[in-house]
Amino acid sequence: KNPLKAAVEKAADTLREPSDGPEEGVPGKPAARTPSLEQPTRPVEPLPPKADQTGPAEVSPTGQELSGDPAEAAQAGAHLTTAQGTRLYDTDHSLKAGERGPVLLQDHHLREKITHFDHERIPERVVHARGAAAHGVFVGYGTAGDVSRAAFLAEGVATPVFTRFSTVLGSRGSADTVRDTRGFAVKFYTDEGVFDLVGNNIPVFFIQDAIKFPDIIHAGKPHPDREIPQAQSAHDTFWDFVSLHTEATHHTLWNMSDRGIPRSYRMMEGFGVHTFRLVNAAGATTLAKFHWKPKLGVHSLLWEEAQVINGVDPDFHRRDLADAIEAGAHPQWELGLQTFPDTEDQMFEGIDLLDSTKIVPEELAPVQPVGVLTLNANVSNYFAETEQVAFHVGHLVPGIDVTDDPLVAGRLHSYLDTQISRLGGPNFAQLPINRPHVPVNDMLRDGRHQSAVHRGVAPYRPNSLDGGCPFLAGATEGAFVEAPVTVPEASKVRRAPASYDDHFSQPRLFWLSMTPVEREHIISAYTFELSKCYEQAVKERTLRVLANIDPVLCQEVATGLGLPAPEATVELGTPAPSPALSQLRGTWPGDGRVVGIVADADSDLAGVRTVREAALAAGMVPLVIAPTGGVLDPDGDPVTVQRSFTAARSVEFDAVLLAGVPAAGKDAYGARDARAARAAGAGAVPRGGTDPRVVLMLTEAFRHNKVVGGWGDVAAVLEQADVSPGGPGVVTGTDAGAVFDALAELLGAHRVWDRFPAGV
Ligand code: HDD
Repeated sequence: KNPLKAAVEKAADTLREPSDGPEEGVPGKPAARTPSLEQPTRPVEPLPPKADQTGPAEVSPTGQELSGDPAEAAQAGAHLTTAQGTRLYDTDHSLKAGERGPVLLQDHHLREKITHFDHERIPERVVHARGAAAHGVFVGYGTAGDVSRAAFLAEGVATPVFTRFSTVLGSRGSADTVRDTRGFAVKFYTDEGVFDLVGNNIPVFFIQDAIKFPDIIHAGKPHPDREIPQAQSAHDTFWDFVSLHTEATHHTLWNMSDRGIPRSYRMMEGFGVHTFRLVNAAGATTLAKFHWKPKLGVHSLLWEEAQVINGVDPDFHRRDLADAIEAGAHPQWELGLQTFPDTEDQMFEGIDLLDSTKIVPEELAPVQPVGVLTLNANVSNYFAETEQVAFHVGHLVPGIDVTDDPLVAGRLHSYLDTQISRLGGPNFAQLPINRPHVPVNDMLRDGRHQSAVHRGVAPYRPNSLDGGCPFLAGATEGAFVEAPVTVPEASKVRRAPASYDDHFSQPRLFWLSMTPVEREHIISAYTFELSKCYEQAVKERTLRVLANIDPVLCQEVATGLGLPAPEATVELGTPAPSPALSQLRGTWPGDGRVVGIVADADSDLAGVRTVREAALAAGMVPLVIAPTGGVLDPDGDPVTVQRSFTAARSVEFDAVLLAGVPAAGKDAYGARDARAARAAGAGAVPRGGTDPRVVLMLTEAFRHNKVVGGWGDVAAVLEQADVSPGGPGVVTGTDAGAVFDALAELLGAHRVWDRFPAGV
């Protein structure tokens, strides 16, 4: 007798439960199967559908109770254990043959610990690798009902969201305040499934067709030989590409404007970029562009500030977002829609709505608010949430559909594809941060990192074995039904429509809409970036592009480069400026603004307390800067020092105030501080003079057109820093509270624009 067959039959006898009908499944326990080399005489399948086959398992297949909280599985119990749950008595020493002997291979704890560590990193995002994120809530106003049936837009509906901001070009560890586009991706966990709005802080894109995405990214990323520069567009390959590929002109101009260096993620607009197709309850369609409008206004850094911050605090934006949320200054954005009739030609006022290098000026199609986003909670674990969140343009809900924009078509492929390699398989939707907040009943099975224990035997349709389940829904039961739009009869071609050839009229519109100071920043940015290029041909070609935007822009940049300015090769139009494109000429709340208060033990500490309280009441962040850390007035009413002179730099603050006359005319910063100041590169310290680090802070803050000043006898110190006490944005007086009030009012405009020679 065949011994293998005998063994199998013996095993079958033990496993098979006597039953006349098909086996009943024990919930949470796989039904016993008959191992067999031959077809069984009595089929054990089909199994009847289980009553709870769509619900989450309450017990594991081995009978352990499941709470459903994955964090609990990873961190339960008071004792340190191995990954298998066995308690450990030591995790600091390898198992050795004697104290000085060799480490033993049998040390399974050592091997598990190091092996897990070796695999801790996953590939970073191919673009947008550097990011910061937060949880929040979106509340619909109900104003979008006419155009979209999306349930989360209905009045008062509160939807949990997760928002990730990012830079595009840099690696995961790169600095925050580089000149770059910023990602603005929002995941809505709606009652109808997940909706991802994967946008940027710039409303146009470099390319019109997704097939060129690898080209623009290869050009923008560091040079392949030396892998420099990091997180910068200021290099030859980037400018080589964008000067040859002129459809990138519009996006590049936005990058060179102040939009490329935001003050904070909280102070950026966001744009869905593409035109989307909205569908209402009656099935009528409307074309629309999504806009996020920050309640704090749109504000930027100055280029010098941005560069200094890269060294002083490379995590500036990440820290700013987390600190603001922790302090209760929850950033908010209104979601708005620009809507357009869904006409056959997909044009609006001569603008091609399928061309993602074009905007529709808000003056032509106003942004109508449809809801508000509030970010109110920081992430608990960066890797689990910010790193593992997977956005996808194809995560759509009923009422929001895509158009035939060729840029979005490629994105619909790319996002899903990239998550598979980044997150190691197709089951990334099961990761806690990506899980929909509604029941999921798909027929997707198995694959790497599968953590669901699916029930039933028929993950296919049609089926009879699982009772025909799951059922299909109709549009009235919340199904996503594509809008049945007509596709024009056409031949297959690799071509773009003629309207896509206009690469310069909208860059010109943007340039003409800028205030003088914003134009000056654009000129400096182009001059800086092109000065970093080596190839003369690249610079000359870029100047020819600039000539097609504006002769002044071209001439000024050419002068900076020491090159002749070429003539335009296209006719320069005179479009009506769009004031909505400028960031200036408004006032906004000061929430989360950082006010530095320079003080020492002899300062007016009562005034310091007054300013701190007033700043906190105004939602600002007051930070006391003193010669050393610790507290001032420890025996009285102690004032905690948040920054020492050694660690503080002006770029951290939106405004700087002097509390009385710290360090002026006295030897408060004696030999030790003088040494520290010199070591920090601050130069010679005149004996009895103001600490040069304070002088540097004031000079720099003033140069960056920030509000500076103080109360008491501060004129002499300000003058040492070349700050004219009566000048614009310099607040002085005898009363600390009044000085703060003047500061708060000026901060509403973000900077002291009068101090810029070009003005607004
Ligand atoms: Fe993209 C990430 C925004 C065009 C391919 N993109 C990514 C992120 C944002 C954007 C914000 C980061 C999401 C996150 O925080 O995880 N991308 C845009 C916008 C575009 C755009 C606004 C144009 C309108 N992207 C675009 C094209 C392609 C991609 C044309 C490819 C054909 N994008 C990707 C990607 C990424 C990505 C490779 C990298 C990591 C990821 O998806 O999850 O698939």
